[in-house]
Amino acid sequence: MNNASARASGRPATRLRPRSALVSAVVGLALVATAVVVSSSASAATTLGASAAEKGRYFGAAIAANKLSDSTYVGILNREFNSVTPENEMKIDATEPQQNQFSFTNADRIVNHAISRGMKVRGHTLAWHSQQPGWMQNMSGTALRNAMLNHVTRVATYYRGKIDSWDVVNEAFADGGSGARRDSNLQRTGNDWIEAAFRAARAADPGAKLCYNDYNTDDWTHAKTQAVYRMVQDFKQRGVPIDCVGLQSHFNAQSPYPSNYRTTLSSFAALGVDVQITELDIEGSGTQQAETYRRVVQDCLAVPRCNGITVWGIRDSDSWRSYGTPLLFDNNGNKKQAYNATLEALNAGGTTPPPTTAPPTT
Ligand code: G2I
Repeated sequence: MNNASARASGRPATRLRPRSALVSAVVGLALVATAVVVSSSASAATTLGASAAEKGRYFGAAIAANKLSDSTYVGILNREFNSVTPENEMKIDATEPQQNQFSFTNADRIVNHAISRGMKVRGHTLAWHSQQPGWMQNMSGTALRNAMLNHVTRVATYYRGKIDSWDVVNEAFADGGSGARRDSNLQRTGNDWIEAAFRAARAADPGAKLCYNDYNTDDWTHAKTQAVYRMVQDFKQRGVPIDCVGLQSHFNAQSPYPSNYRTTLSSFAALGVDVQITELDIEGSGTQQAETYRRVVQDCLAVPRCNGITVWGIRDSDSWRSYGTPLLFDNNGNKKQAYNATLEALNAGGTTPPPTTAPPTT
């Protein structure tokens, strides 16, 4: 270590040899210049996670346990992201393949990887009409309701204290203009199945933020968005425990980024919940794609309670829509133009940090 770096690190420098006033002045100026350069480059973070953290937010990725042996994949994950979502490993068919026989091996690989590196974990998902194991698909009525609540309780209890935010219920509203609930075996157990799931999750892990997560809820004018908004409003009014809304935000030509996206984020936030962008991917390429990523990040940073963004995969080849090249890294793990726009937007933002989040209270 030289004297300058010793000084910067706060450790004692080795004794300086006597020198002329002129040399001392030149050395002093050089140290000041170095300090200026260091402080300005320190404010421009060089990774997504570090930049988001400077704004009090996280930047995460959906990851797959079977890719944790891929060194390119893990290298990007560990360098860039400070939150993870298991892409499939916490779904009902993965965690309870036979009724009351729980399997956490693959989910644990992801949770342990994340926690040992100080990353947050988004749990995905406790109650969903899809990816149900066969035994659950064949159930109905009270038996299904009880099985669902048992699942929520057992999984949330197992991971108690390790999960930052749970997607307690996923995709419970219908597409189209009806604003109705989606028909499913869970919905047919009674309209109160969603709040029952949230109450069970709160009892099992009082420290986790509890989210409702859905897609096609990005455009403020859509009936589905309005229906979710009314449910969250109702939950807050009646004291049903809910802390966050997840907007999946899978954007493509059929479901484009809406110009009123920021209104959607701020409107949900005004209900007194955090807003998280939970499954972001944007099909396309080049400048068009990069500028849409930039706008999404700007919108989140403009809303104090938009406290995190998760992209749904790392490389384009990891995506569920790989043909749409919707992610921030190409198939070889190189940064895309979309990555640069995302990092620039993160570094440029920061005028509205999120409030210090109190632990859930209801
Ligand atoms: O469809 C995109 C996402 C929409 N929101 C909820 C998310 O949970 C969903 O993720 C996708 C995963 O990216 C896919 O990887 O959910 C799909 C269905 O659960 C996942 O696909 C499944 C395949 O359907 C299975 O055949 C396969 O065994 O992935 C499984 C594991 O590779």
